[in-house]
Amino acid sequence: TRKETHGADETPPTAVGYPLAEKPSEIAANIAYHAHYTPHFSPLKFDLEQAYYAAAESVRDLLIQRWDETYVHFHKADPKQTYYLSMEYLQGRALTNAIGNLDLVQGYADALNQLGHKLEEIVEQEKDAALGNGGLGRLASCFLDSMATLNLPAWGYGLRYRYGLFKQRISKEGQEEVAEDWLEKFSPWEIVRHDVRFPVRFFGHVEVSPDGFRKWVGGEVLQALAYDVPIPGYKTKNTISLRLWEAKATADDFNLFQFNDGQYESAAQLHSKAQQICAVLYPGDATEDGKILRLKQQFFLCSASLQDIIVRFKERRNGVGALQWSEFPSKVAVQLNDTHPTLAIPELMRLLMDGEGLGWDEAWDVTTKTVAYTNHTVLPEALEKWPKAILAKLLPRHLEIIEEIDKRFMALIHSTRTDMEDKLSSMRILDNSNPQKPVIRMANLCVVSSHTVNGVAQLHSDILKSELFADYVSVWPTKFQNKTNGITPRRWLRFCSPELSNIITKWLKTDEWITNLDLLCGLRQFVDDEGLHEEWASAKMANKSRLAQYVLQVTGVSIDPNSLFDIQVKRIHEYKRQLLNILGAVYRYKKLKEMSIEERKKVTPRTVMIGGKAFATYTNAKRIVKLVNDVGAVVNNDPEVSKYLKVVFIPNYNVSVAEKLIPGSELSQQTSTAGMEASGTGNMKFSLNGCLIIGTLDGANVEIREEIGEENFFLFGARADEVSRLRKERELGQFKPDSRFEEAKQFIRSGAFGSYDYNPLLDSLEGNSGYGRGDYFLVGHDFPSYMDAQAQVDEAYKDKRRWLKMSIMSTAGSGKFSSDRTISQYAKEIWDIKACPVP
Ligand code: NBG
Repeated sequence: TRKETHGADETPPTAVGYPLAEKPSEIAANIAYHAHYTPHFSPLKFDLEQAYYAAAESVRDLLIQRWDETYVHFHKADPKQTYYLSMEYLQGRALTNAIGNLDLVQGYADALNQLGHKLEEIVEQEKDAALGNGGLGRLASCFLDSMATLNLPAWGYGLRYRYGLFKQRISKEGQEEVAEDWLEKFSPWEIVRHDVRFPVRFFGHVEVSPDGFRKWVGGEVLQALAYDVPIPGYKTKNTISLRLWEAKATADDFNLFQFNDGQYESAAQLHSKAQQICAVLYPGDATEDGKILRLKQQFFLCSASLQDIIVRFKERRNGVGALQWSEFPSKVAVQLNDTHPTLAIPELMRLLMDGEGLGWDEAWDVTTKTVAYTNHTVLPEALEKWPKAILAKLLPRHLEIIEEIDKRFMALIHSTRTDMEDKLSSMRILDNSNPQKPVIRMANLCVVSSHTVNGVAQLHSDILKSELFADYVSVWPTKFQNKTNGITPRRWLRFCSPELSNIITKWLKTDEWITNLDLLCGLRQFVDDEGLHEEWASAKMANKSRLAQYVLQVTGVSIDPNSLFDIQVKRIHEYKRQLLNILGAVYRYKKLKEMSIEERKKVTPRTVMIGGKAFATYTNAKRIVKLVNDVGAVVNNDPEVSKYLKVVFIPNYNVSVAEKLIPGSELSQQTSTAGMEASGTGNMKFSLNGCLIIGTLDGANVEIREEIGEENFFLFGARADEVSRLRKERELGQFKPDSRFEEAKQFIRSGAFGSYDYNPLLDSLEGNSGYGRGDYFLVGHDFPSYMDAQAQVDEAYKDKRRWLKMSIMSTAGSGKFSSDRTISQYAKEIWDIKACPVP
């Protein structure tokens, strides 16, 4: 009995006083209130969509209440606070997470029932907030959840992109990108703060006053307007902020005269420039214009956030004696999420010197004690370099400051480390190697200016110290740290797999593992218990069946929940080597075709699922997407083998799709070339959900394997320290490919999966090694050991007991990979901040 209206034809509901509704009837009244008085649709209708918005708004009331209390408390207590600057946040959906953290899932389920709706259906109405590309953005979102849950005084800053990461459609041609209109109707999770606005300048020039003061003037000035997304902690009042900036022009910037004269475009020029800044996440930067826009976005985030931070610092210092800028680093920590917000460094210097009148040394001391930098990649193409000429045009004052930092760094080396002078040209911030086109190396600027630099998994941090930043280590031996990534156990286990969560809670006799994930190791004592095995298997089966439903719905392919669910989901990239996976599946298919019916019956049935987005202009990545789809079309329609093998491309992989896939997974492929994946965080989500990993010794795989035990991990491939030798050998023509590798490639070339020309893709695996060609990513080298590991997987799966044990051991060993652990370490070892719980 679904209610068709929210009561527009009845007596209007009233708000349930103070929005602290926790009983289902009160919650239902609040939902009805919002449907009526915060209308976004015409009345007389209360279907799924209306119910979602009204439910979300009633949750928002609770969040606003808590947000305000947290803000006031932080303001009074005035603790040191961290500001996490990130160009990306991959928040996903908020409703399930919010009511989960507020411990109101049952209340909302019951309330919606009273209103004739089902919670599971309502939550599906929400669009993902996809303001990020992949792991880096999702990490930032997991970090916010942990900061709130740990009651830490910490905030996130980002940009409010009008369109998030593109929507992926799959057609005969392969991937198509469609703009993701996540704000089409509006987001109930953001609160615009009309009183929080800061001017942000671009272009212009530097003026020097007679007394030598420098000032940046002219150019175009836009407004940054704040939107707050409340981030609730799990079972705590603390609710922190993700403050997203939107770019605006003002009425003064609108030329009414021109408009009346019919010059509509030039009349609103600045307005359209403002719109461009936050239009899309990561626009292509191949063209000069694209570059300037990307840099504008980065600066916009940095400038608005730092102005906001400084205002808050001043406000909180008010009445505590004279303003002491030297106290700033004891009140403020700024964390740079990769190099994208590097401009925060010269911007803080500028605000302190030109705005507050500090001298260079004082400003430098404050800045370097405030800022810390996390590196997330060693891939050369992802290490940002900005042409000096562009900076000179867009940010003339910042270029001056950057050049001064560079000059002083050189002076430091000349005066204290003459032994390193020959290293200076590569350590400098300014890269003059092409005098026609000097560039600024953002990572170098970060290393020189930050008090701490960290990598995101032990192996990655070791590589940073021994390779990328080795020379700096000899100058500043204590600057470099490791902070192995983590994931929030709330979203990635408690809420996405209630079945498995309940079993864990039952066997551990406590649900404390949700905030103290190390407790999962308590499952080890039951690893042989048949009672646990039975429950574990039935939870997995329920999740697999749910996943099979979903796959049928989005792809039309029906998959068997009794087959091994083998999943690889992540951005498509050659270094992540989805090619290994698909070549392996092709080989498996070919062998199945060659088998007799009797032989086939002995094969472990598998469903290979691959999903992920390819960057719009990354040709080989797009070819990989198409290949997976083409292989699937043939395999899934082949009546001889489709009982034993299915290959499914999962379209439009995003956070909410991950929440459906991961709980139903049994095998996860983490196959990057060793040394190239900084950490990976998908690996942690799978492992936490009792999924086994077939993977290389790369990124956090190394630590996962250590924690869960090597007997529970299907290892293959070269080690990081062998990679450069292997590439050299390949160049010298010393590589002898495995016959299985040749056979798989040949099968594709023969046209077995259609007439599309896959030769260019397969050719990238041939010949001499070099970046982007000659099998730089060592697919050929690792293929035989990959296939051997896959054979071990098939064997292990036949022994249900053994597989269940390994699955339980995976979950039991995942405690380390909670982002609560990661964030506690940042708080203690980098930020020096302490919990500040709202009483
Ligand atoms: C990515 C790495 C991943 C890592 C995430 C989060 C970038 C630049 N880096 O391996 O590729 O897990 O960052 O640290 O997106």
